[in-house]
Amino acid sequence: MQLVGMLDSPYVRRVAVSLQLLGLPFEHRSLSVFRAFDEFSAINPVVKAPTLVCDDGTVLMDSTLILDYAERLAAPRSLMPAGLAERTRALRVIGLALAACEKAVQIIYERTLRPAEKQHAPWLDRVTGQLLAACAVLESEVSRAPSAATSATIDQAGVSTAVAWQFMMQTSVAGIVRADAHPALTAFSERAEALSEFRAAPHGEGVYRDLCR
Ligand SMILES: N[C@@H](CCC(=O)N[C@@H](CS)C(=O)NCC(=O)O)C(=O)O
Repeated sequence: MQLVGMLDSPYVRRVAVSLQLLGLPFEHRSLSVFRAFDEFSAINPVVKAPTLVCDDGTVLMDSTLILDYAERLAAPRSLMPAGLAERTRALRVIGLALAACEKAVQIIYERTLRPAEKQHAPWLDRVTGQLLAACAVLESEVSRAPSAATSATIDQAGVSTAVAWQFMMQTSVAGIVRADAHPALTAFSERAEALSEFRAAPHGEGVYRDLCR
């Protein structure tokens, strides 16, 4: 199968890391939703990253839906805890990480895609407050119960948290969400980013390479 989209997207990256952890081989096409719009739209006319082209040609989009498919494909291997209490906590943490990504992306798009005179300060203030709230709650969740950070034990909550944090620290959002105010997230991210599955799909413009091949 083919994963389409750039690894500077936290949504693409959480899928790239998760597919490896689930033992599912894939090819990566690092296409930009902006610079390679036409090429991307030939694969998925909606031009959403990530897009997954399944082996039977079905085209999926949205990281959470792609991961749902991947989990089914990899079963009984899974990155989601089976027990209700653990799963509820994982869903809460994933929701916080995805909300942080969404707010960060909204800020980046507002700043980079809209002309300065058309930027709407009340909207930016609202989204910034939501981003900081998501990060504060995520920080308290991670410090209360740090996720495991080995390839054998990290779960989807851990993957999504680490990918979201790295995304924020590697973009202009780092000027809003300060690392020194989030020590638990910073420490967890360092441990997760050292894992081979994260190193094989680093944040940025590069292409995923299977380090084992
Ligand atoms: N909820 C989606 C969000 C995906 C998303 O917004 N991706 C961005 C790239 S980071 C994108 O496709 N942007 C282009 C657009 O929305 O037109 C997911 O989890 O995959």
